Amino acid sequence: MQIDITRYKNLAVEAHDEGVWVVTLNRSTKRNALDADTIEELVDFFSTAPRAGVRAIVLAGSGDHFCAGLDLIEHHQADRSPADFMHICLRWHEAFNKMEYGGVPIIAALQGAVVGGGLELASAAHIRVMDKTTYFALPEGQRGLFTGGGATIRVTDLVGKARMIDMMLTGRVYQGQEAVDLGLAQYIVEGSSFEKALELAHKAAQNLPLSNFAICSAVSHMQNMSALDAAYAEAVVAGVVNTQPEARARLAAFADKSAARVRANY
Ligand code: 1HE
Repeated sequence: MQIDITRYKNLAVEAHDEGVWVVTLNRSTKRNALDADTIEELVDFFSTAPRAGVRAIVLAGSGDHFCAGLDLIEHHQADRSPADFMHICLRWHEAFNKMEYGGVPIIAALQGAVVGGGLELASAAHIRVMDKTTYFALPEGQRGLFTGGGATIRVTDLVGKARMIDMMLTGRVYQGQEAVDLGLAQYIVEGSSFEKALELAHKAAQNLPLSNFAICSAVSHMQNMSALDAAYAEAVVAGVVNTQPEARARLAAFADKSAARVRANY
């Protein structure tokens, strides 16, 4: 299966080396707001990537802001019915579930606003890297809206129910080290979040694809299971992954002491 980059209009899709791809929201004049076409392009890319040999993905936003969330102008002008908007939300879920459960590591490179649906998008990535300009908010309450792209699940997972409700009720904004401490991002950098995300993507791309597949799908699936079923599923996944022939050389290198050891960073 091949990725046809010419089919994307609102995304810029680019192959780098070592199987790393960069996907950039490409509507900076609209602060990368998510209109229906952009969501369809995300569904398409993230459905194709796992079967196209993609080993890791950097998800970025063009311009000063990662993503301003739902395209409020399109939503306003479309004057959607409840059923219309339910179907829109289901397409958001299709895209974001393909990301979270697709088995390919996705590293989000964040800057500026990561708000509303932009935070829902970022929280479907496996790793989030923020820079000093990045801020997180859920302005839905102020706009007369509610989250529809998975925030009730994923943002709650990241920061907990009470903080998520506070963000929605009061428009509270999180930024800086506090955002990392709460779990909204795993990294904060002085310079470019894109460069750090690219570095992490290349690091993840060195892992065997089957290991990454398990890490970037099984963990999420198991969260949805009872502890008993999750333990069973973990054993089954480990049965497959931990006996893969491709891992033998890595295990042999550990045994003959040629493989790098795990060391503390001091
Ligand atoms: C937009 C959008 C948008 C900007 N939909 N067009 N999200 C929000 O409530 C966030 C709304 N946006 C903002 O608060 C600000 O635009 C930003 C903080 C992101 C950026 O501020 P700034 O001063 O750089 O830009 P701006 O002047 O406000 O906007 C520049 C342009 O982007 C302008 O268009 P123009 O044609 O007049 O130049 C804006 O209209 C456009 N723009 N944000 C559409 N969101 C599945 S349910 C999810 C529910 C939600 O996501 S609710 C949260 C929505």
